[in-house]
Amino acid sequence: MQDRTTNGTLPAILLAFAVFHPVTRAETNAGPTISLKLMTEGLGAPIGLVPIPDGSGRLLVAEQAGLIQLIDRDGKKSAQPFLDLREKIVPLGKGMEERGLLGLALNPQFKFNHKFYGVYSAPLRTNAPLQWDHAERLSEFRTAGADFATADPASERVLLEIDEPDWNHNSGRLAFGPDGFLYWTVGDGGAFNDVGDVARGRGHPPEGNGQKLDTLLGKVLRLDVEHGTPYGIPKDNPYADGKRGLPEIFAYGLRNPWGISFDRGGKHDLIVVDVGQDRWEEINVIVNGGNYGWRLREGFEGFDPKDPLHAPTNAATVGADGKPFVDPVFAYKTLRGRGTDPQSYGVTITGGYVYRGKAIPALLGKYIFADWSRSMAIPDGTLLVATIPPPGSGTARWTVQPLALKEFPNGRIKSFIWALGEDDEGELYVLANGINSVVQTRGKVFKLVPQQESP
Ligand SMILES: [Ca+2]
Repeated sequence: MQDRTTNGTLPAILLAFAVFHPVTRAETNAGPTISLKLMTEGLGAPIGLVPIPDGSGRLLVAEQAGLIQLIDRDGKKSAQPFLDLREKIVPLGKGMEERGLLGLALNPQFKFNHKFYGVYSAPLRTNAPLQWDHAERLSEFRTAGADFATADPASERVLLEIDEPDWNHNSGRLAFGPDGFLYWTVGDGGAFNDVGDVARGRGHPPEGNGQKLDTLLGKVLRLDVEHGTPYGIPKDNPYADGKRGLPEIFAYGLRNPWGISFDRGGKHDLIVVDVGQDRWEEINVIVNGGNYGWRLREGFEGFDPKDPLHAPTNAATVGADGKPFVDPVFAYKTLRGRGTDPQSYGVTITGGYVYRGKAIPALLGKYIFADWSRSMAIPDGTLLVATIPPPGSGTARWTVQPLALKEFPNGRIKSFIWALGEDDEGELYVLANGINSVVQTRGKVFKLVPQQESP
């Protein structure tokens, strides 16, 4: 559902990518042994799924239009939503829409303190520039009781708001790290090329928001929600003293990160995918203080906002502080309406999780993610699996292929893939939508399960 902002296309661009590692559509992992099990349907566009950590197997499913639903371990939706934020969210369009409820995360001590966090698109603040669009709001909430069946809407505590110049590129994804801090991805403010309409002061400085350290746009933020008012700054945030950049910043140079997760095993990598402009979709492993390039770079190449379809030959290799950019671990070509380009999986990347569950041993340690769709209008998302090279193997780049499913051997599940989710056992869920709209109820939750043996 993320970037619908295109710059138009040119067939000639295809020639520029001859060096890209070829991917054939039929190339899938051998022997589909994985099925999609339908858990729930009739949902709004589902942007997030988190487990209630009390052994009940219940899951919270956040819908972009603002409802948070509670489903039981069999997928049955409770009669009353867990929380309804619709009245707090700006009016949403019937078609393409990047605003709404965008992130949901439970406090690591949720079972004891009943606290959780949401990011949503709130009305423009009175002190924001008049022509800007809305405010991205991070709030803390509490449940209404210890049964965790509903939340208390009156418990809202606003932690931070960010003025947004445009309707798109909000990101707004949330995850707690193993360090107990809350990580929040924020998009570059929107329009396209991180430029906006500068003549009208549309909220993009000359160097772009991604590279600018006095704005929270285009960043990964890290907050300590347990200390401070309304929050604290972790001591080792790269600009914690506020002298060279805003103290909330953890990493920067992101465009529209639609997916954040920590590997619950291995080195607990922080994995953030970044939706590209016109050429590349990225998977990034985020490190403290890292500069991920946007809008000086996209994928493994330079980026020129005046000519976004062609990599400049004199691209910068270091940021304004002289430090090299951090490359993605994987990038694939953005389809952007170019028909059936075999080197692309689709138009926009959807982040996922490193599989650490028990049910599907073949996926252990692999990163399961997706492309949203091969078309803005037709539901044609592809599930993908990345193999992560072992530490010390001398390569940082991941290899990717479609996730072969019993029902869909090429990984294309005939839905828009809005997001993925992970439960307490490390099993994974696919949050799908049947239409490119957040105001209808064609959302579904599928679970990835081992293929049943034939009788
Ligand atoms: Ca990048």
